[in-house]
Amino acid sequence: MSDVLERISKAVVVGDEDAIAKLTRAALDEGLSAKEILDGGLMPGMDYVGAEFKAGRMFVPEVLLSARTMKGSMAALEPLLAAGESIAVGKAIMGTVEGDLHDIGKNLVAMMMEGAGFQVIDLGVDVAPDAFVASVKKEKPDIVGMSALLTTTMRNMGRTIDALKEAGLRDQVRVMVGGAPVTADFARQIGADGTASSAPAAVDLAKGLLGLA
Ligand code: B1M
Repeated sequence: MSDVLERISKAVVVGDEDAIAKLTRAALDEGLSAKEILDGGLMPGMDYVGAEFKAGRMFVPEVLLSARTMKGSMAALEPLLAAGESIAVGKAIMGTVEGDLHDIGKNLVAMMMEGAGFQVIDLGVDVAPDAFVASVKKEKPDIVGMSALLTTTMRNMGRTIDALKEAGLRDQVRVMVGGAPVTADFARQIGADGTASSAPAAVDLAKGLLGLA
């Protein structure tokens, strides 16, 4: 790994938001492409963070800081990518279901998926079934991700899947669900394609659903 890519990786791991913009600029000045910076610096950094989080050696605030650091670099890379390079491994829309305002876990999943190369459109919290449907029509994602933290709102995941079916869109997307009360049995019952209990596991699931794992 080139020195600057290694430093970018380390900046992501330690969440050095001050250093990341300068390092990204330096890498571009060295002639590295946006994709090389993403694949060789940012993603290895986020992969490491994901593995440490999975192993219980890193915690939510640190992971959020790493993800924000990565976003700091992406802000410089995205205009270049838009100009020609396409790097997304898949497109996902993600939201916390209707009636539910919990978004810490959903944000973590979205950020880690971005770290793994997915384009993620975050619909926010309290997202009604119709809003998921409208976004699927507009964005044509590969994956719809839903999060719920309340036993009273998790049924809205099923309502959203029903709305996708009614709109004739269910077969065009993979649906993944998650959040503390969600079990594999529940995911099966409502007709989701899978569930994951953590953000790194959600990344693995998303890759698996698209045949990338
Ligand atoms: Co709320 N809350 N809360 N709360 N809250 C819980 C969930 C609760 C268990 C607390 C308790 O009573 N012990 C309880 C739910 C009980 C139940 O339903 N059986 C509860 C309640 C009752 C409520 C209110 C009703 C309280 C009230 O007002 N009376 C209210 C509801 C508001 C609403 O949503 N309409 C409420 C409000 C809030 C706050 C606003 C104060 C705040 C949310 C702030 C925010 O999110 N911006 C809050 C919080 C922080 C919690 C706790 C303390 C923490 C949740 C959290 O962020 N966990 C929670 C108790 C607890 O869990 N200890 C609690 C950390 C997060 C990283 O984990 O979200 O599970 P998690 O995400 C994980 C995985 O689940 C998975 O990956 C993530 C990362 O590893 N995952 C996915 C998540 N989404 C995924 C999607 C995927 C795949 C994996 O695919 C798409």
